[in-house]
Amino acid sequence: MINLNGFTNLYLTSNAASGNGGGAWLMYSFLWSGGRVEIGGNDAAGSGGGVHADSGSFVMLQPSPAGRPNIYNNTAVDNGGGLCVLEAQASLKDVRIGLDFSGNPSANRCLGSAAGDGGGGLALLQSRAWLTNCWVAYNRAEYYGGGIEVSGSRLTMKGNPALLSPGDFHPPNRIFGNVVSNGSLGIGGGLHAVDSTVRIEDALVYSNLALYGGGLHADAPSTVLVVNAAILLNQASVTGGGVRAYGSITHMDLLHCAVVNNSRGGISVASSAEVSLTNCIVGLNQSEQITAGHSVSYSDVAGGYAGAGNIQLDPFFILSDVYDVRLGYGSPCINNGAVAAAVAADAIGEPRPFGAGYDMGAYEYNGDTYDTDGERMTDGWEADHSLDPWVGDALDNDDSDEYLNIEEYISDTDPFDGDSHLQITSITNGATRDVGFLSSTARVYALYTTPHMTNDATWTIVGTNLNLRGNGVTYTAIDTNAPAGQAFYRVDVQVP
Ligand SMILES: [Ca+2]
Ligand SMILES: [Ca+2]
Ligand SMILES: [Ca+2]
Ligand SMILES: [Ca+2]
Repeated sequence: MINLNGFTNLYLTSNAASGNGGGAWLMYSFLWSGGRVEIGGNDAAGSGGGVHADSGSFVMLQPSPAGRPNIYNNTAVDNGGGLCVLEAQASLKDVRIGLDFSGNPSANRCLGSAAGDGGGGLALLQSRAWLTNCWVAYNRAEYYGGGIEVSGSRLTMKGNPALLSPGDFHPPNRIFGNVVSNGSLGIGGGLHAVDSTVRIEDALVYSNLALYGGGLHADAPSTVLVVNAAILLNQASVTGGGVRAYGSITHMDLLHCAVVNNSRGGISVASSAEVSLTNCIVGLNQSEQITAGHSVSYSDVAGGYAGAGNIQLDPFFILSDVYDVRLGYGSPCINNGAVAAAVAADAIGEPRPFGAGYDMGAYEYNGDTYDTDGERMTDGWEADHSLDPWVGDALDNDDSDEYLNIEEYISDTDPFDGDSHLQITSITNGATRDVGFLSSTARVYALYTTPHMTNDATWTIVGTNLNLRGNGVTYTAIDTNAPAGQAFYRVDVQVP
């Protein structure tokens, strides 16, 4: 059933086709919706369990106030369990493939064939596709591309940090939990590319599973560029846990990636494929980090690897969760990458380079905003004030004044000087009342007053004395309308 609901919402649910396109089969057509999109529970005996976009068609899916598009629980016998794009184009923004509308796992599946193709969530066959902030998760194929199959196609995946939830530091494109299940031929758990040009940026690729190439697998002839990606905890039963490149005329470049904790190899290269790494971090992968003999530079590789600028040191990941490969305070990967002029931002859109140079890995460290120990005092402030950015000391009071370290941070006072804390230093009584306090140029202040100093006193802002930027010396806030009798004053401080 297609219900375009005034061309607003698009529901394609619980249909079946004896050929292609369980929910819809498009030929020379345009599929778009400005509203809620659900493509779920459809089955095709051919390709495109949810939708089969064929022959010059164009599929454009994007979020709306009603939520993100979801493609889930569709099955195909041939290619593209969720969506198959054949000699056509697709632009997908903020689409969830393999998750239902509530965000619960709901796999798309396809069988595909041992001879080639597959794509549990998405198949691109002789096609062109652009993916922005998409999640491809929990999908299954039998032979190739548990999440995505790219065959004879061009795929560009790029992040748009403006669409990230506030505080979410994980890269916006995510390929996770996808599986190719065949026990004797299962290739490319997250993504399989053959005869294709693929560019994956700003991506988190984790917990995918295959025999060969748990996370990403490139087959000849292919050109694959991966930028600002974290490839973590993927598994290959045979080889290429994180990434595998196979066959001559296959070239894979990894730039600013972290390939960590994958099993049966971090980056495995076979049969004359070529791989190059720049500004990457590779470590903790089981059995091998990177197959020997490839071009690796300005990278941190566990156990070491020949090449200019390479190091072998603990990268000091923050690890606030197992997918958190942001660099912590003092990481040797900070500022030790090569100049990568083409990479202007990191996996979540923070500008590169920050500070004295480009950082290795998917993230660019910024001491003015990073808080390695997660206790709300920035690394830069802690380091400037003789505190340890790795040690939780926010609730200490090192100078035994009345203010905890976190309060000294908020007021930008010295946590090791008992005389330094936020305080009113003078009040002059004349035609106006002038309230003086020591201020920081990095903080904003407000002046409040009350006529009676009681526990339930009502404090009101004094005139326009809100958001006063400190001046680094004594700031004088002026009450131009002071009452004739007594008044009490209070100064508030905030991190702007
Ligand atoms: Ca830097
Ligand atoms: Ca901190
Ligand atoms: Ca103190
Ligand atoms: Ca102090």
